Amino acid sequence: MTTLMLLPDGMRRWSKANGVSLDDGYAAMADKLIEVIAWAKEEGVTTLYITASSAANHSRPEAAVTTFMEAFTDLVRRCHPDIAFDFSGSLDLVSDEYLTELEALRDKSNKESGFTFHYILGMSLTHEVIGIFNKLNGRIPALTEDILAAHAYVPTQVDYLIRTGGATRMSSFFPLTSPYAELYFSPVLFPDMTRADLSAALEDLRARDRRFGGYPA
Ligand code: GPP
Ligand code: MG
Repeated sequence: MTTLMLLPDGMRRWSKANGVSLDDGYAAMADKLIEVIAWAKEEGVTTLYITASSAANHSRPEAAVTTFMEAFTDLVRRCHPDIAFDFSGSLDLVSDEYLTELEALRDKSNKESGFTFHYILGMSLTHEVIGIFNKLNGRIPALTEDILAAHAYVPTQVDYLIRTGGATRMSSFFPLTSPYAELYFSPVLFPDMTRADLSAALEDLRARDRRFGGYPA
C-alpha cells in the first residue's frame, strides 16, 4: 500500500514554451494526469493525492482560476468510472458550481476500484489549522493527534511526495499529519512528465532509509 502525493507544477511555463493558450496547457495537464493514474496503478500506488491548488492560487485572476478548476474537473468527468474519487481542502474558496459537480462525481465514482484519486484544493497549513480550530473550538475538551488527523485536509499518511516544475520548496502544500513524507523534486514541467520520470522518482523514493525519527534498525 503506497500513498503518493503529486504537485503538478509548471503549466504556465509549458504553455508559453509550446506557444499554446493556458487552457490548452491545463488540458495537457489533465491528459497527463490520466496517464499518471494508469502508471501509478502499475507501480502499486493505492492512493494518489493531487495538490490541485493552494489557497493563494485562488487569488489569481478569475479566468486563471476557472482554467485550472475546469481542467481538474474535466479529468474526473472523464475517468470517474475507473477510480474512487474524493476531494478536500479549503472548500470555502471553491465556487459552488464546481463543488456541486465534484460532489456528484465523488458520489458516482467507483468505490470498489481499489485506487483512490483525491484532490486537495486550496491547500494552506494556516487555513487548515485555523479551520480545524474554529470547527472544534468549544466542542471538544482537548485536541488530540487522532482528532487532528481526522480533520486534516489529507486524511491518510503520505509516503512519497513528488513536485514537478523545478521549484525545491513546499509552498503551502505540506501534508499536516505526514511529517515523514519523503520528498522528490523534478525539473520536468508537468505536461512533459514521462513514465520513465515517474519510475525514476519512485525508485529514488523507495530506496530511502525511512526511520520515522527513530534509530536505524
Ligand atoms: C500551477 O502551474 C499549478 C497549479 C495551479 C496546480 C497546483 C499548484 C502547484 C504549484 C502544485 P503554474 O500556473 O504555477 O505554472 P508555472 O509554475 O509554470 O507558473
Ligand atoms: Mg507554479
